Amino acid sequence: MAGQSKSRAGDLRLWRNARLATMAEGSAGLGIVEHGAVASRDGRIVYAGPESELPPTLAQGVETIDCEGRWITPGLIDCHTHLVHAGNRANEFEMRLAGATYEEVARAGGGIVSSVKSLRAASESELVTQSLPRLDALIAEGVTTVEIKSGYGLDLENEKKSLRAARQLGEQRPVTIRTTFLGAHALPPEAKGDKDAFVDLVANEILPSVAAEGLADAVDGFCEGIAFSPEQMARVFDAAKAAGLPVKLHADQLSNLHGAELAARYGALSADHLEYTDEAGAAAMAKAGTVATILPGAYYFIRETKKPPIGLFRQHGVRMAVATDNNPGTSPLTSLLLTMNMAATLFGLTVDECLAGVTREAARALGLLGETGTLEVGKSADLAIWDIERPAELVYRMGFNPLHARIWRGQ
Ligand code: DI6
Ligand code: FE
Repeated sequence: MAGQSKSRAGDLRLWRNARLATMAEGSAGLGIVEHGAVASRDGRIVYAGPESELPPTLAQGVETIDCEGRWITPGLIDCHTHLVHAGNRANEFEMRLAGATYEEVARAGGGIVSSVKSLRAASESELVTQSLPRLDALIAEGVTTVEIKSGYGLDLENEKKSLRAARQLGEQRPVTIRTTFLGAHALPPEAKGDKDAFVDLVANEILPSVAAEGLADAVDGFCEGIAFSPEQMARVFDAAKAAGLPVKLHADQLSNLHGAELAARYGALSADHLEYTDEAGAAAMAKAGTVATILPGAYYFIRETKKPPIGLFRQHGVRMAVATDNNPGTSPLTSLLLTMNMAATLFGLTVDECLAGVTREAARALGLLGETGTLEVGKSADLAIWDIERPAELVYRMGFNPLHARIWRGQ
């Protein structure tokens, strides 16, 4: 918490002459306040609302920033990434462009296993060095919180190395990092095809050890024909519960194994991807309060044609988050702004849904809604200040970054 320890008692800041999209729950649309102001003390929001109603005590003798009519949103949140990885798979991309199938790529030593090889060969500090430019790309677009998964180590030492590298990224940059243990991501070569034995290793040995060292804030898994079955994932989730960690799931990405229902049954924070989720899955998620995390980058990059059932999510009142899924195989994407454009263009999300998806709902998907994701009193002063005329511009542009300033914990 480097940023917070730096602030002194009574460290008061005021951003005035701004237009706010507070994203507050219950307010209509984006929670817009024209002629707004935000004040922070010791890194926490102490006021967000009309400048005319600012308490006089918050207006006197404080460091004041004139926003000159710019828009302020909550700092953006990327709630699903595999940002800590080594090397890249541009060679596989070229092979696929030349017509190779995924199986041919895998037989030539590609796929997740090639990223596992690269990660195991990299030291912790090499991992940090390689991952920092990706994190910096997100930060440059106003991102103040990033979730980072393990899942390319797939043994005790290398999973811990990934999670420690992720924690280190949060010490090297002014950003909140949440780590997720994704041991059940793929089968490593040394498991020799025995998925059940590997799941036992993940659930009974790796997970408890990772949890005991406080390296993970949540537990995730890949529930898919090419990965792990719902029964196998349930064993990992039982171990997560025993360790006191919340769960989330890569669910129904390539087929419908009813991963959404499994996630809901375990009260998961989120179920992610969801291209093949059906109405029963959407209904179960709504009932459990499980957020649907939409990942248009992976859909685009693997040229998937089945879209997630956005209409069903709306109908059942499932909350939707939007994230990059940054990873070397299916989504080498480091722009949350472009991700919003994809969510709107490819899946038909509205501007309001996109912006909520990278702020309030992304915070909910990380169990951080009490801490960040909206401009409300008591939360961390995580702000993004934009050179735009209307919020829709954040979703509309492709490859243009209108960020004016980014504030993390009041700094
Ligand atoms: N789903 C995905 O799309 C990525 N992981 C997952 O569970 C793929 C990761 C990779 O190919 O490296
Ligand atoms: Fe993913």
